[in-house]
Amino acid sequence: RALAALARGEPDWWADYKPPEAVIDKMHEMQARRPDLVEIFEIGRTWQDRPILAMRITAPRADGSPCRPAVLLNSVQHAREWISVMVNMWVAESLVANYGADPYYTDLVDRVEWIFVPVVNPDGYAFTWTNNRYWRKNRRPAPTPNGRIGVDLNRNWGHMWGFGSGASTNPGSDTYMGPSAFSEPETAAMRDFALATPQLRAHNDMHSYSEMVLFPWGWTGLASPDHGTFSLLGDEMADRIRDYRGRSYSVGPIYTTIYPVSGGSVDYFYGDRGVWSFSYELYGNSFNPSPAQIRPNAEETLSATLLLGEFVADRYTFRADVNRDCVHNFYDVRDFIRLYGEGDPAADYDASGAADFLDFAAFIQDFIERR
Ligand code: 0X9
Ligand code: ZN
Repeated sequence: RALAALARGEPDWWADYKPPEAVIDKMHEMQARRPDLVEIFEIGRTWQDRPILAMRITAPRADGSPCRPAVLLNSVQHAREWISVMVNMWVAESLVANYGADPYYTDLVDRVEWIFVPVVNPDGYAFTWTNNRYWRKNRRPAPTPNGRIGVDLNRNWGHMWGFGSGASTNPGSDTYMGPSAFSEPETAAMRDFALATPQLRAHNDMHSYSEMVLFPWGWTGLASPDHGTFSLLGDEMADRIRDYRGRSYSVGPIYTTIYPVSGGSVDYFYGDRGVWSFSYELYGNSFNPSPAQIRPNAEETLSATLLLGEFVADRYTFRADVNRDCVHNFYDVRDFIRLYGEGDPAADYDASGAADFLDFAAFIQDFIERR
């Protein structure tokens, strides 16, 4: 259904892989097409001073209206996994192209704040286009010890960083964890964005290749406290992928489904930020699948990815966030009691037309459930 452009006879952007400039151009094209829905912003800069760009897709929100739960979709932490960029951009395009035309997509854009970081590793991604198609890490310059270049960004996040066998201390390794957690500007930018986005509730970090839907933990084989919910969601994602054209994805925690990974993004988003964090290993037989595999990958994963939006839209509201800072905390209670004491109509919590005891009871109940 993201094919409106094709129907209009425009060239198919997903027919082949796209170099860094073309990805940025496409983001700007989306923003120009729907400036009411799309906003591009910079979350940080790389070692080589390239911007790390994010794109927010959500319907206009009236001043004072509740915060929306946010979903973060990022791709190409690993520079050579080009197909992840294309798959991620397809999700963005599907939201932009179908907004206002299809009630399912319209609802998702009205109720959820979607954040895309299509290229988390711009230096590495550029390097794969100019120098080495199979480069994986970022481009942290020498001198690292032994003059080796690059850190594996998916070993540099701060949850149980460097633990056990899930990452390498050797700067020459493709899984080098870096000198400290968040030593790299790319992971630090993503962390800072997460910290500045308290409404963030779900995340997917797209990789290739292995046909997997993965969730926490990567650092240990023990089940996470939310293993049951992760399994239900992960199974539903795999079912949706299978329903499209029969492709079978395996589902499970990173550690037991692929291998031990410490300092990975999924463990950070879940373990430190309390976010429902998933990761794909997309379909393909190599890090360089033929361009003919872009569209199948993008199409078959779309509705699985959108499940995260359906889930957070239903589960998280910010109704009891009285001061609209996207967190439920003590200040909301204080502000509500003040409004209530003043007889302010804003304290008519059950919208009955009168600010009375039932409003106070409903607010407290809601607040306790939402915090
Ligand atoms: O080693 C990794 O970081 C991932 N495999 S990859 O081939 N994409 O490099 C495995 C880590 C867990 N998988 C994901 N987070 N997708
Ligand atoms: Zn990867």
